[in-house]
Amino acid sequence: MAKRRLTIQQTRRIADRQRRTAQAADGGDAQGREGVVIVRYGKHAAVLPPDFAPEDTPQRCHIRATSDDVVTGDRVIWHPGSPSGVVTARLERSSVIQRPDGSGRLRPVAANIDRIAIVIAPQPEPHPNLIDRYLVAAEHEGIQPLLILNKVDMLAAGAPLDTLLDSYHQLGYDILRVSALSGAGAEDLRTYFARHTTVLVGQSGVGKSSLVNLLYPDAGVRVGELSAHIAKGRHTTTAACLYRLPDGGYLVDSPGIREFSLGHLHNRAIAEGFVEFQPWIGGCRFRDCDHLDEPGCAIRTAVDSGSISAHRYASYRLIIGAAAGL
Ligand SMILES: Nc1nc2c(ncn2[C@@H]2O[C@H](COP(=O)(O)OP(=O)(O)OP(=O)(O)O)[C@@H](O)[C@H]2O)c(=O)[nH]1
Ligand SMILES: [Mg+2]
Ligand SMILES: [Zn+2]
Repeated sequence: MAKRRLTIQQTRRIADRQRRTAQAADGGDAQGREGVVIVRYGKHAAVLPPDFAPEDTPQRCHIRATSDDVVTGDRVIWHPGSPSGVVTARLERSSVIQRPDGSGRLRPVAANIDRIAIVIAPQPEPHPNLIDRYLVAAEHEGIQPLLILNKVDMLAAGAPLDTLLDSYHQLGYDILRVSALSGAGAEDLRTYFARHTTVLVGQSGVGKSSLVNLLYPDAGVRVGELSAHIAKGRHTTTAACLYRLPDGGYLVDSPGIREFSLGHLHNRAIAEGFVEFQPWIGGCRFRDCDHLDEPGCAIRTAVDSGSISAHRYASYRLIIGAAAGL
């Protein structure tokens, strides 16, 4: 089962309990106060009070070795100081977005996120399998995903991307069509983001940072050029960074990636991350069915009858390391 989504009250209750525990561990030091991590770099973090204003300047803090695992979005106990403050404890997370590093080790990227916005664009060309990987990760964490098609100013009507997006819409995912360049769809984004903490994920060059700038022009986030030869982004954003939007809500801009391994998840969790598989899981002849070539597989029967799309099934096979072919 995918993780249960916590209600806001439950999340708050957990945070309150954690805060008391962390403050006790901190020696009950009256100077310690709660903060939120805006960005992490090396052994330092930029921290602000939880109710910070969009234009507030964060305090640079050294991260004490005992609370080394803090990431963007984490609630922490910190002590202001000059020139550097210090982060002494991390509070419990309601969620964490993780991603494998170069050596395949899973590393947290952002915490306390309640929406994952998967950004795609006509250029660089979207990879449906990468979208599916993000969706599986989001479903597994119990975080609501949505798809944002950016750069609609580059599209002719009835473009092939519509078919792709419609297929995700039919699975129940929300789709927003926007342009950071022309401002089309900005109002929809504002409404969608207003009451949540949303992380923007997706390939380098799709315009994640440009969307932050659209909604919060004073943020002045650096955006990159697409390289003309390969129409790929250049990994302009190098660290996840939290922004408070003037119209409400929080956005985390994250570095673009080309690949997203789900090696840490069991095949069962991956199958459950494909939402349309869920009604059929449990109907297979073998309880440990991987839905590949086992006889009596309910998922394959659903693919054959057209209830599950062959594309998504092929994508599932790729993710669990089997050949995509049927
Ligand atoms: N035509 C068009 N170009 C856009 C739009 N949004 C962003 N771009 C361009 O796309 C390029 C990449 O934008 P970024 O915002 O840096 O992309 P990113 O997703 O943050 O990339 P990384 O930080 O590398 O992950 C820039 O040249 C932007 O000007 C849009 O809506 N329309
Ligand atoms: Mg960026
Ligand atoms: Zn099966």
